[in-house]
Amino acid sequence: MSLAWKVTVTVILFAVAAVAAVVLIVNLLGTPPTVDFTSASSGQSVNVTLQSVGTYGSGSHPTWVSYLIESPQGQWVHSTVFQVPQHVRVNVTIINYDSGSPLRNQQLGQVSGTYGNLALLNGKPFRVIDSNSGNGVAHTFSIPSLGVNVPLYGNNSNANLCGAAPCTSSSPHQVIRFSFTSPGPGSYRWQCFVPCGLGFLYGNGGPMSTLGYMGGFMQVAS
Ligand SMILES: [Cu+2]
Repeated sequence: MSLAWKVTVTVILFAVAAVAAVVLIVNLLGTPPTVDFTSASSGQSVNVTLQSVGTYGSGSHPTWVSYLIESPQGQWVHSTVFQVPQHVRVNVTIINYDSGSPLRNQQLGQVSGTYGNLALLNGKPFRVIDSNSGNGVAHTFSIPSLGVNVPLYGNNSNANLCGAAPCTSSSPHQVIRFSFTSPGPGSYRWQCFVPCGLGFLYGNGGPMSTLGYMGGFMQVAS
């Protein structure tokens, strides 16, 4: 092998290693984008719409369950990080496209921390979902530091459920709505508490422990 070849091969190997390192670092550090609702707020309230899907359907983890956020411009964003103004009424709509199951902890079937301690399921007020009947609970939307917990009623698992996000209303879905008041400025962790990470230890790995899938942050702007 000539010296020129050795140099060329060495340079190529270094380049490949450098690209691999960058990809790895971006993946490890990569946080999902923040969907900003501060300019969409009326000053009194802000509307935030999410969807929950049984399988994201594409990207690096196509089989994972996930939340998505609808931007104020109406685009579905694969993220769980959103920003709202402080001290306004946050009206949340979650369109759930996933199936459900009985809860291990019935406490998570109770609505708390919302206006009136209730939520609407397809327009009907409820305070609790008995996950041992009907379609069970698919996920929860919970902000532990604010005491917010809302169970999301599941779809019939025998139905032809949406398998690739963003899902549309042509697929079976449940619409859950509730409101709470945003607190002062800060970063508030929110997540699902149903161990829905299928195939991971106790269901709590994978999407349950990865930003952008089953948990994220509500940023409250100052
Ligand atoms: Cu979940």
